[in-house]
Amino acid sequence: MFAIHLMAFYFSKLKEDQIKKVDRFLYHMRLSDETLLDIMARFQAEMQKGLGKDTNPTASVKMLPTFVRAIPDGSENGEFLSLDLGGSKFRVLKVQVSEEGKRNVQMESQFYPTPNEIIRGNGSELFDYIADCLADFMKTRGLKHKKFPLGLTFSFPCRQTKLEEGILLSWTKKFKARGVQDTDVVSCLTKAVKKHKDIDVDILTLVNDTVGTMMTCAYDDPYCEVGVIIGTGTNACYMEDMSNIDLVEGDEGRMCINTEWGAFGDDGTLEDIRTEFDRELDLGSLNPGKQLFEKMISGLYLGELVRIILLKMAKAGLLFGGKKSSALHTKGKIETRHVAAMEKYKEGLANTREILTDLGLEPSEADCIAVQHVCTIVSFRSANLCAAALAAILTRLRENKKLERLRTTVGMDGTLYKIHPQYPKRLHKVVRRLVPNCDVRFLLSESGSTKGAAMVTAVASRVQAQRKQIDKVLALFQLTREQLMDVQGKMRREFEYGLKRDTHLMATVKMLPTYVCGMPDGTEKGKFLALDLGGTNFRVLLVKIRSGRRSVRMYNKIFAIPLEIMQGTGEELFDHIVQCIADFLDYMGLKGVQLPLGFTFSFPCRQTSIDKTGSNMCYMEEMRNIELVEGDEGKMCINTEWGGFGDNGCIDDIRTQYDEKVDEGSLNPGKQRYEKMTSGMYLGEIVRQILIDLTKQGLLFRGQISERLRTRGIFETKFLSQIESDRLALLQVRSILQQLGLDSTCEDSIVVKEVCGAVSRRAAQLYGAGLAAVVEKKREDQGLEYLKITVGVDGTLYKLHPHFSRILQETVKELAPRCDVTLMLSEDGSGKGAALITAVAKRLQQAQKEN
Ligand code: 0WK
Ligand code: BGC
Repeated sequence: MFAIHLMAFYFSKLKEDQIKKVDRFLYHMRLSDETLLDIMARFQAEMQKGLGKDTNPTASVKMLPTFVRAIPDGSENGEFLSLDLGGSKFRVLKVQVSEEGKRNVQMESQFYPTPNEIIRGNGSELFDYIADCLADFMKTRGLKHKKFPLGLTFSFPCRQTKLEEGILLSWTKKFKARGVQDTDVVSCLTKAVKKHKDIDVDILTLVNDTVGTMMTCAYDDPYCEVGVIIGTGTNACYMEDMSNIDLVEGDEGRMCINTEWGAFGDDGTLEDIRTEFDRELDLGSLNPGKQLFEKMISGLYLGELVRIILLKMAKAGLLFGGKKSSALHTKGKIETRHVAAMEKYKEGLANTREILTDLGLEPSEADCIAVQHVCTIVSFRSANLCAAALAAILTRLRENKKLERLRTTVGMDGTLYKIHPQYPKRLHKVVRRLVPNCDVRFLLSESGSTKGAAMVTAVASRVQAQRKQIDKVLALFQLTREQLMDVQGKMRREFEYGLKRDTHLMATVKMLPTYVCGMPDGTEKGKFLALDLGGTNFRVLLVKIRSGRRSVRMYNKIFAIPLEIMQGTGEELFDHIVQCIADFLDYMGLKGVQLPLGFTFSFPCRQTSIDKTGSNMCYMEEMRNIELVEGDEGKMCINTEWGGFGDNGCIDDIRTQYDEKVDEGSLNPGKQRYEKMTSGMYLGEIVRQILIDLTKQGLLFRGQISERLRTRGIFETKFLSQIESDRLALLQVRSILQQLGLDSTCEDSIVVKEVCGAVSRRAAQLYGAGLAAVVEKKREDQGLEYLKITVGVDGTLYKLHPHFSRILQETVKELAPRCDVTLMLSEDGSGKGAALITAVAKRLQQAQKEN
């Protein structure tokens, strides 16, 4: 028993000495938490640099946009082919995603060798080889002559402008095929595949293996938003906010960024961390000066680092009694699988002896202990460096989400991470120590990145298919110049019909004479009562007009009109109005005072004299053109009531099924068709109808129609103005949708914004076509080459919508280029107008009495 204790003491002492010896020799490779936090901060700075448009060109960490915007949502399905090139093995796979809605993925695959003469030969031969392997795979599985969407996992840094393209920035790891750098590898592959007349594949996506890994894991865990490879090479990707990605248009939603962290330090930022061993390894590598971070971490280099260290220690007489072997001098003789074997808990030491012996060395027990510790320090540093960079990414995710605590999942893959006995534990431990405010789940990707690549392809083809369907719906609202000119022409024709006695009754645009024949000339004066009914609110106003100085002072009170009054009897409505007037006069201390009153009554009225009004567009018409009223002198204001335009079906060619739905559900089906395509009361309802239809098609809100969305009028037009505001980030769009009981994704919100834009744009364009018709008429009526005219505008939609007035102005300019139209917003609403008209009428009556 004493002998055993003596042996144990002797061994632990020996071990201690060897460990100390190695710790001294490799002092610079042991990184304290303070150093790791510093590296983490440096990496955060590099990420920011990579994301910046101006700084990206000089950034070493390229932060490449991948155009992967969505993680799988379970609705993906179909059959896909997938190629996985760049890791330690080249694989061709067929992936079947989700049969009958069941969330499962069937995969069958075949590995193909990647001989050096291929991966370091001529680029086109490399792609010919890949295409040959693909053809072989399809032949052996009877897949020829069947069209397949294909996803390419290409594990090298590629700059992408879309999913189905990737410009190779540089080869890494063992690859160095000529003539491929700075070319689009998807075109290279497409060209090679085309040589095989009997295979038909559509390369829909190119993804980096980190992206494939993240997507593979996200299919099982929706919290997964980071993908890390620690294999032959090393790299990471994560979901970044579009608003932080300068290199890609748009601020909405998120996109996956392939960091290419392997190149961290290529600009010298890690020179204080790198050791002489790292520099020697780099000089002997395929790409000196490149991928310096990767060369301190990944599987292709870890074994070589250990070899270089052992050789230096042997040369320094610290190992093997100073003896060296030719194998120890030979690059690549020690591989990462050897390092992993030497670090195994139980059989590690025995493995170490066996491996060193295979290298032609005669290691002592002490040597084996020392070599094992060398492996530990090298692989520990690798895990630490990965942890520091990963912690930087996790911190960025937490800050992007403005969270105190982040819960997330990191998808992992790569041989080093999978085969090294201690690696995962060490990495997880250090990550959690560096970012204590993150709950991180590490999820190993069981089926490699290709399942993920198939997911991206499935998402791409789903998004592509959905996009096509959504574009089909949005296209219904995109009016061509020809269509707008046609509306303008038809509106003009309806104007003429309405003005002419013979055709007036059949005209849909009633062109109602208003008996307003004069415009204010500044001599008007006095106190006037004005009522403004029919817009959003009912207002009673006292308007004081002082002559000569064109000054008008107004006092007004807004009264709500309860729905039951709005839709009750006429008598109840007018009793309510009179009550409001009485309240107002009482409030103004004018009870019993006799005052002239002007009434803005925003509904279609046939008038025989000036004291009954309504309009949505009026203009001063030449009396000679108004056959319904005696006299040819002067002008009279015509209330077009163009809201009824199209009630005869003349614009049914541009009315959509959604317009019909809105009309069917309205208080006056078949009536006011133009108004129902253009005005604030209906735009929100059109949007609601479209959203319901898109949701029924499974294109929105995962096909779930909320009770609230089924409620007529729930999607108010004010939401359009809010949602379309450029200042509103997507998150705010989502909160509006939340209020409507709609649980939306980023993509959903982008589509909702597009739908709102399409509906409001069409409305503004249709208004523009109508306005162009009337200003062109006035120009021609006045026989003018050019007409300069001001149009008074009012209304909540025009005032509040962020783009309506601009699109309206642009449309009028395009359709009536010889009219210089100024749109002037009426600051005081039409109440003031009613008082001014009353003042003008009183002035003209006075003038008539005096004549
Ligand atoms: C398996 C993935 C593949 C990736 C590889 C990385 O399917 O896309 O490139 O992991 O690990 P390696 O094979 O380089 O160790
Ligand atoms: C490549 C990355 C790849 C990583 C892991 C690196 O050398 O640059 O694109 O993701 O290896 O395979």
